[in-house]
Amino acid sequence: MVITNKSGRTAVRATALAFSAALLVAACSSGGGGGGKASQSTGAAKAGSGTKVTVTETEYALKLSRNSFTPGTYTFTADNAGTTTHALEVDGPGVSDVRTKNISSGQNTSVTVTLKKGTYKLYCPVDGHQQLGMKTDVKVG
Ligand SMILES: [Cu+2]
Repeated sequence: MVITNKSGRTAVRATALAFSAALLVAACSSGGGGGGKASQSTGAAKAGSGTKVTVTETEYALKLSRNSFTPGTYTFTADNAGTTTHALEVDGPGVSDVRTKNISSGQNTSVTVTLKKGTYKLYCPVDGHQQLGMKTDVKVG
């Protein structure tokens, strides 16, 4: 296409604008479905409403107050009995990247999730802690 006059140029520019606007809309709608990037994404249930489980966190291990799980809603309280910063994250069927905030030594915080039949991973999402041993599998069923 050869642009020979002012109106022709304007038309091309308008088309390009419309095209990039359409791209923006497409990008937004495809990326926005999963909810916020915030800690409470998929699988988080109403705070504090579940069966209570204490997860004692030390360097570098997790200890759960219960070993047998049936499907249902659980509130995991991470109790930092160690000396450095820890947190708790839960991942598994229907629960993805649900985590507590970071807590310092002596503090505790909780996260409530609904667990289905399956295997869930509980771990400390602080850099390197999972690899050092702060993880455990929870079998529900
Ligand atoms: Cu940790």
